[in-house]
Amino acid sequence: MTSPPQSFRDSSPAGAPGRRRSRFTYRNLSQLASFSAGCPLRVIAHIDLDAFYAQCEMVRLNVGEDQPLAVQQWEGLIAVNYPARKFGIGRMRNVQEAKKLCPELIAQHVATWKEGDEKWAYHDDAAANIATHKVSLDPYRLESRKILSTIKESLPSDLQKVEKASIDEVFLDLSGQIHSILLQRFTELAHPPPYDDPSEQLPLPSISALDWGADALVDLDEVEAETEDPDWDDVAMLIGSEIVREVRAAVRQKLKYTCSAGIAHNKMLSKLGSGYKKPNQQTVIRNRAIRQFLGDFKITKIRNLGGKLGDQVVDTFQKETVQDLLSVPVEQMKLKLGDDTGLWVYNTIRGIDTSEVNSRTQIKSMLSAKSFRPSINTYEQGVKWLRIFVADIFSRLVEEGVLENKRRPKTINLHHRHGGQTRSRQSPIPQGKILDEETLFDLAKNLLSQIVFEGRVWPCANLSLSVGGFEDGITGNKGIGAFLVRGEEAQALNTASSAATHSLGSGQTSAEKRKANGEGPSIERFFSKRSTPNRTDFAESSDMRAGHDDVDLTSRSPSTDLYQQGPPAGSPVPSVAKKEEEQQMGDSLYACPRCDSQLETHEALQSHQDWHLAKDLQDEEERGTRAFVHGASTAMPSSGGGSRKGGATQSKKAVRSSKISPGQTKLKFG
Ligand code: DCP
Ligand code: CA
Repeated sequence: MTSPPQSFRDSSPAGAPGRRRSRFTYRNLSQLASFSAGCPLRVIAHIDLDAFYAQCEMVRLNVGEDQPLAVQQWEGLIAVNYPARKFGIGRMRNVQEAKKLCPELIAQHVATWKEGDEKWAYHDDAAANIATHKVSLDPYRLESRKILSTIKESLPSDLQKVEKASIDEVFLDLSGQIHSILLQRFTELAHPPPYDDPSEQLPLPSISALDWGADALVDLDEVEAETEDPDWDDVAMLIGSEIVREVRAAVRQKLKYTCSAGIAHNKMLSKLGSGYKKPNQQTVIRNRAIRQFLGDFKITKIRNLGGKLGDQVVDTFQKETVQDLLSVPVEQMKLKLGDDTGLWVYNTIRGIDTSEVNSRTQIKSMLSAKSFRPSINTYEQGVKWLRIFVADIFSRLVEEGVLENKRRPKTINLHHRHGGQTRSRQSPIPQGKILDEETLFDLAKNLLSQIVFEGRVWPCANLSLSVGGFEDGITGNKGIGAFLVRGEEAQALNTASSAATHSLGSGQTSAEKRKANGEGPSIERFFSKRSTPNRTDFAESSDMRAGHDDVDLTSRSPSTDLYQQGPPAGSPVPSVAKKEEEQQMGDSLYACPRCDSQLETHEALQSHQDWHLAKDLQDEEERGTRAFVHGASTAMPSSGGGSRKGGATQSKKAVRSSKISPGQTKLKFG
């Protein structure tokens, strides 16, 4: 297709005569092809399902489009469809209030796991049985997956970059596809640059105005009035909006869901755009409209400024809107917020955001939890809930490819709350064979037994099971150990390792504990193999938002550069999910059962315990390594020695060096 489509020919008058050449260069054009985050022609879309859970129920129950429907969780509402919103019903209402406002409202309770059941179901009596039911968001996750597949299928497989941002949101980087369409439609762009110089400016587009069809187009202010002919960024944006319209139509046609979208230069702007006009609409924010568009927003509505950092900015500068904050000089921002965060905020409110669309986000952990009202009082009751947590987590693991051994967790944690005290136990998940549900269940029961064994653990107000330390396939040290060491030796290693599982949580003197504690972060970093995140990005944060009693959370971390992702590390990054999780867990300090350290959040406790586990594994590894060194190779550097304080680095080296190349292995054992 080389001739401009209808949208380019049906032009409205363009205004003043244009410049002779584009503002953009041939280099910019090729940056577009490579999805470069710095490309000024880049186009990002954010797609957000309208009233998502409510639409899922409408589709499932085959409810008419105009029928008011809300999704209920216990007595509250967690999603309200647009027909119901017309009656003034929102998430803040409870079911009784909502029904008063709209007697014909369909209030559908979310699916639940019933205590002791092995599968979730839609139970008519769920709302009255908060004590024995746990919410399941599986139905919505399944729909979410279908939507994601449909979106991916409607984009060219070799030119797509899709990031699942939450259960009902995705970001698309449309740059590559737009580049390809541009070259097809505007053959002048396919020519090499004059003098082969990529810094040469492109010719101006061979059109004088664009037809934006049904898109909501953000207006320009007086300064930016439509006085200039469209440049390539406008054309790229228009093509982006055509693509998004098709994607939305595919979702609608195949799955019946409506969604809204924002099309803009970056993630931050596109997200604001998708929420600008709802439902079932898309909004384009052209580069020339950014200032006008952003000015009216409250600071706290901006992506990554919705939490503590946003509050801090508002408090510090006593400014509510982006417009007001524009007057604060960068130096002052840096002074008050720190250099990196200050600069980040300064840029962000000007619409500058170079964060990438991450097509691969890595799972960090999965958590399933329940606050008991009334509390539970026996091990048997606890086990019934563990069965549910395990089934819940396992179904998510299956989605992540655990059965194919694509990704698998390395550790399992159980947190138990009694009075103000949280007890936690953790154990490694045996590697080397495909993980199954029974193994997880046995591990979980084992952890509960360990906690119960301590005594004085009833009544229990909350149980929370999580798995973490995700890795690709079998990459654990033990896996390598088992590979290197054969026969009885391997058997012996296995036994030692499982013994370590059971000994976790005991056997250290307090002096050892204190010292071990001091070494934490570096070992943890090494073992967790996380290249970036100090920060947790809860990809399914919306799962959490209304779950005051039940938690059902998958946390993901983006795989690219931290600075690209949001405020610099150390900024009080908002995470709805994290906040909720903390609320859900209560706000008292979390004590580490192994060394009595007091941690502020459940997440911090988990990290800290990850470190203990890493340390245990490492000790185990060192034992195995020593056996290996002794029996097979004298070339391995010794892992012993060194002060305790420097131990982390020492051990790091030791473990690294234990990763013998396959060639060496063959020489010794082959
Ligand atoms: N959700 C929840 N509790 C909240 C917020 C959201 O359980 N406090 C769930 C239900 C929503 C889903 O997450 O359907 C997506 O959240 P959104 O904020 O995107 O809200 P909706 O999709 O419901 O509505 P909108 O059309 O405004 O996007
Ligand atoms: Ca939504």
